[in-house]
Amino acid sequence: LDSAAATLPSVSKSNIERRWSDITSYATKKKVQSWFQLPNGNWELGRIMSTSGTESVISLPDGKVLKVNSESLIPANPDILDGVDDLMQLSYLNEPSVLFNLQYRYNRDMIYTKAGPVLVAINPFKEVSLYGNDYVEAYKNKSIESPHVYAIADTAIREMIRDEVNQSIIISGESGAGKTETAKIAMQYLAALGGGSGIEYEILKTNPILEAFGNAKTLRNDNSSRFGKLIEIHFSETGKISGAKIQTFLLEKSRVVQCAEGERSYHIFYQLCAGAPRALREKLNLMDVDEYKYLKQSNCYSIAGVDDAEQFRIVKEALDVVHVSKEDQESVFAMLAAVLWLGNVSFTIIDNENHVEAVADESLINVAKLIGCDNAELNLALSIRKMRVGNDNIVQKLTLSQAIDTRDALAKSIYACLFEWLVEQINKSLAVGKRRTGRSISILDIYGFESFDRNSFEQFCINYANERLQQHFNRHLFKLEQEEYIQDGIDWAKVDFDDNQDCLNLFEKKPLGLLSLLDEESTFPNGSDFTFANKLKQHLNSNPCFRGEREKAFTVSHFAGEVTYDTTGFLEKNRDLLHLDSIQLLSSCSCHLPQTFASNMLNQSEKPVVGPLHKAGGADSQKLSVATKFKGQLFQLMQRLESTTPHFIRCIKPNNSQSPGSYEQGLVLQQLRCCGVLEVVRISRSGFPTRMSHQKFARRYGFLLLENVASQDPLSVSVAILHQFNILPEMYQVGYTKLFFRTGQIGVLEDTRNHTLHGILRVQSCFRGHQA
Ligand code: AOV
Ligand code: MG
Repeated sequence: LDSAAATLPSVSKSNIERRWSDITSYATKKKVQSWFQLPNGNWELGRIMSTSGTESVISLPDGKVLKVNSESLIPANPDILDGVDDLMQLSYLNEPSVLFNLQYRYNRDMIYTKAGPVLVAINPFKEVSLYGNDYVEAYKNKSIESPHVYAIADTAIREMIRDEVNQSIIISGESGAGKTETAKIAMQYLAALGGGSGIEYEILKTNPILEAFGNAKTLRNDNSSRFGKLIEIHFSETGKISGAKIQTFLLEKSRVVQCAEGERSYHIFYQLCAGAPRALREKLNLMDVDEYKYLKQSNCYSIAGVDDAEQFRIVKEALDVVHVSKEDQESVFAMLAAVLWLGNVSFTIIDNENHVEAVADESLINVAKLIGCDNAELNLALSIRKMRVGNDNIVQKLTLSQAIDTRDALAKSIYACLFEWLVEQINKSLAVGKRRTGRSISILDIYGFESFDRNSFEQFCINYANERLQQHFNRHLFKLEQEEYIQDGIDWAKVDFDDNQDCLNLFEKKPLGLLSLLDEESTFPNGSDFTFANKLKQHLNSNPCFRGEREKAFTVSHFAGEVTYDTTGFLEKNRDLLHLDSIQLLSSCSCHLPQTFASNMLNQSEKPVVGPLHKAGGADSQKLSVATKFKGQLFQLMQRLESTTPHFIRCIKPNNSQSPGSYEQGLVLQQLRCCGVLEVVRISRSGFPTRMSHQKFARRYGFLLLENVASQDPLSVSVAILHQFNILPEMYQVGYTKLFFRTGQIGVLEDTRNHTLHGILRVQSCFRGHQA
């Protein structure tokens, strides 16, 4: 066999499997290196000095010699395999070997590694010189083969054209792992290859805008996405970008009025305050950031290494590029200022029942001026609620806490509407022409899994979204792959993986799942966070993914770890009601943005589903609950992704301090484990990634047969080809309808076919010589 392989042209690469198996046996014979786990959990490479019975003596690099239980030792790969660029090539696929391989590469700024079909990207937390035109060119010409986001984007384009199927690049990983940066790098490559019309420039400029309005500093990430994003980039038949469409998911709007110590609100607020030119400052009566209560509460105004004023200029420029007019830009800034000033509106108590009215100070006057309404009307909207009881209109005065809630709800709504409006403007600018004949590549970048000391409704939604995404990953890399083998009757030892269906059921089951119970409690007039928490404990305690906690808390076992949620505010945030008085106020404003927001809100509230329906009058706007709407969006998203060929990128955060050069083994391992990277590699390695129907195989390679086959049926022809080419039995399997091959096997056939087609007869004669 080996001599046959040697005589065939360019087989070396396709026989990788064989080469590694030689190396394995070499390593086993010599038995020199082994992994040993230190008491702190880290793995060290040791040399086995001697073994007797169940004990081994190993020497560690620092010279220490230890006597250890032989069973605790895990085989290490030979040095020659240090830093391989696909984990599939490791002879020993175990956790320490994978950790070490990734670390070896990471230390050399090789942050990308393949894990079979998945690209693993480890956040460098510093600039690495792996990007830009030269690299784009190199990946385009295939003169570089090392794993890269560019290579993934390149494959996506090629497969889109070759198979005429839409593609998706799905990026996952926990908060701060590098998803958003990775998405931008992928966009860069697509823009470079599909550019020409100028629209690619607009597409790239949407990034600074959406980051300014939708990202914020959290304790996990200085530039954390607080919304989910799917950008669908459209290509014409000739492979040129023809347009794009952005869909966003559930922006965390509570951040506008409330944010934790050490975090910030949305970047744009700080950028505006720092970067607005004098004329604009005066027009909006802007003050410094520390004079606004919404920004002041978290005690954090700046981000190391970020110049907010400069960022403001970049955002304005980007708004120009996506055709947001100067007037509209000014209206946008006025809305931002209005939100900031709203936070400074205060109330005084006017009677002995704790009723209040707003203080008619500078803050109130500025808000009224910025949105274009009367001071008195604004005051009323913030301090009373009009209701209908039977046939009577009654006016209810608000207490201090009700008034503050009303004010904050107005601020949150204005901001969320502004965000949606901006996305709509961007989409208009990027709109694809009516004739949509081409294909698309979608890039998904959502907020990553989060676990803080205190987790609320926002983390609940974010982590639920990640759970859905993980299932998509599992489905494609484990389920579908293995099901195909089994369906076609091939011999296959099933590889187990952590299915997260139980956790998804905990969220989605009706009527006794987290989301249903939340909605149910949200519609009860007397429902409270406390009654909600009790209901969960009552109905879900037997679920293995759920655990009731003391007071109002509960814990969910997510695929990425346990998270304890505090139900405080859950019902309120899920209902997300804005009083009709506030909507009416906005629609009566003289400025066009508040009017637009009001009509959008009224349009969205046609379907009354959740809200305290039994409250007198029911004058509040009724709409789908936040969680239910989000669930619907995620279902739709998954459906859309199902119709594409997925390319997965898994981002890994090497440390929790956002610092370069630090690789915490335990942290990396936990992330590799929870997304099943090792299992993916295991399946790919023992799997048969190339498959072809008997017919196609016989048609494609049948003419290479040197001897006539008695029976001309496709299966017989296929088997004859396999024999002639000496494809080893362990390298393929014959299924009921298809032939399945291990990585690289088909390469020999393809090479021969190409050479033959090109009339290089030398190949054939060489074969004949060998067969003889
Ligand atoms: P995320 O999107 O995964 O978190 P980001 O993409 O915002 O994470 O990455 C966090 C930070 O890591 C960035 O601001 C960069 O400083 C750095 N970083 C990531 N990738 C690279 C890279 N390829 N080169 C250089 N620096 C990088 V969240 O949005 O929080 O889930 O909700
Ligand atoms: Mg992000």
